[in-house]
Amino acid sequence: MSYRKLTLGVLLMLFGLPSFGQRPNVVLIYTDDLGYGDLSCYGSKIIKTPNIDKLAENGIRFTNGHATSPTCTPSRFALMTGKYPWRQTGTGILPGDAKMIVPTDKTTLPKVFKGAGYTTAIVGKWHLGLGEQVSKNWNSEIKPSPNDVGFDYSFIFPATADRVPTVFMENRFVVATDPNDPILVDYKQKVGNDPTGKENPELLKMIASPGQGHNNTIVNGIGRIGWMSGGTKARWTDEELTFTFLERAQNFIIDHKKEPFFLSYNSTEPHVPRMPATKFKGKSGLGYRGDAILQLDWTVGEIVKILRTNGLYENTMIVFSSDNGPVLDDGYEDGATKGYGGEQLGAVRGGKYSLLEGGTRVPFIVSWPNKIKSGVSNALMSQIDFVASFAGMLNQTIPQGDAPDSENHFAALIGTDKKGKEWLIEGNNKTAIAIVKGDWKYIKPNNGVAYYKLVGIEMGNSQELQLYNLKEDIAEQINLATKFPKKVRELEMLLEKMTAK
Ligand code: NG6
Ligand code: CA
Repeated sequence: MSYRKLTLGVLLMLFGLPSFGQRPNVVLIYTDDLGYGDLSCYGSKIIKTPNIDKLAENGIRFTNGHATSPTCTPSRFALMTGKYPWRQTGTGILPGDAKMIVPTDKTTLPKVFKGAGYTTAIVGKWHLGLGEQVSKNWNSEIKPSPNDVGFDYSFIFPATADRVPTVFMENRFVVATDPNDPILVDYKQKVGNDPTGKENPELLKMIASPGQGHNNTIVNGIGRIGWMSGGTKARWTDEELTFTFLERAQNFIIDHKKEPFFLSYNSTEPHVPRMPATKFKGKSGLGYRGDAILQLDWTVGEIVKILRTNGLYENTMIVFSSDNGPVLDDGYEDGATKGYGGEQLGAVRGGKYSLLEGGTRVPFIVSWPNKIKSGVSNALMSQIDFVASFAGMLNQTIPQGDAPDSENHFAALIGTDKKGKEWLIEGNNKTAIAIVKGDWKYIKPNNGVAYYKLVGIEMGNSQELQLYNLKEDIAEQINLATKFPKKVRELEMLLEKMTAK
């Protein structure tokens, strides 16, 4: 062994760094609105998701894994920053023209990987804002973008599939802009002369559910939230979204197969508007939502395939999860309720937007053939811990004050620790908030609606104290608050203390 190699070896031993050959690539597959019961490996009897099931079979399937919040932006904010969203204002569901809400000067998940020498990329949904202000020129460089918060490469769409602008962005630029057809975006009033769902419903291929919005600018026969004009060549075709993202992800993997990489693949499935590729339309027999889940499962299979054919699969850690729980009718008449009788939730109640477990308890799978012994884990897990857990794996130090809520649970992620977190907080803001500790869950009294009629979801809000034993009553049906006042007090105080700082 040469002197240099020896020195490196001694250094690695001294500092406990994993040897370079062992450092895994990490692929985070982050889905949009996929529910706890939506996959066959989580017990669904109405749909088959063999590719995702295989990840679970070869890895760890977590039964108590959580997004921080029951909607997208706050969950993604927490995952990126390791900070609970209710600590920062403006972290609710963002319009498509919002400014960037991830600070550029703080630790983020991709920066943790970059600090350890990884190449980083994000492909897919963003929804964390872009640029320094709402008003921005979509036809030139936009900063900050994902490239300014830790990603070497980004290929995204700005917000959600149902919000304008319906365009792709590669690094800091919209793809396929045309100076003769500039893109304008507005969320307050109509811009340009494009037809809208409200004025020209006869042009729609999928109509919006009554009272749900989604009736502004029509793109690809679908009414969106917000107005846009121009960018005719830049607008996406929904049926091609996933193929486009997948190809970028595959190219990134191939281009970086010789170095460790971190790839965040943020799928658009099964968020509305569900408009899967023709080859998946009608395949599930469950409407377009089911078809979109089959498309997602196929995509996962393709990602695994490209890793395998490049000899990377064994040493790649694939983390699969969702940003919030499920919803069937989220604004379009797409037949999503057909064939569903609550299966999207499995044993939990509520769903997207809800404080009940269905809001944040989501599929959560980790596979890493070289390292992980397969199994099922009941450890209490949250995506808020990704920053500190991967910093732990890579021996990166997080500067004081950054990622304040993120804990290192790497051992639980790879299955050697069976317990995970001691407690976690669920919810978007301090008024609608809940805490889980061990088997117990306390929901703080609040004035929110108990039932969100438009989407048909029980919200978990009540002016009464709510206490549930999740081990015995995962569906949160028996309120034990009056029976166990001491437990209520304990959790109430913990919640107060943790939300105070
Ligand atoms: C809601 C939209 C919903 C969806 C959601 C964001 C209406 C009535 N509903 O405001 O369709 O877009 O925002 O979803 O406009 S999320 O997964 O990105 O949080
Ligand atoms: Ca979502």
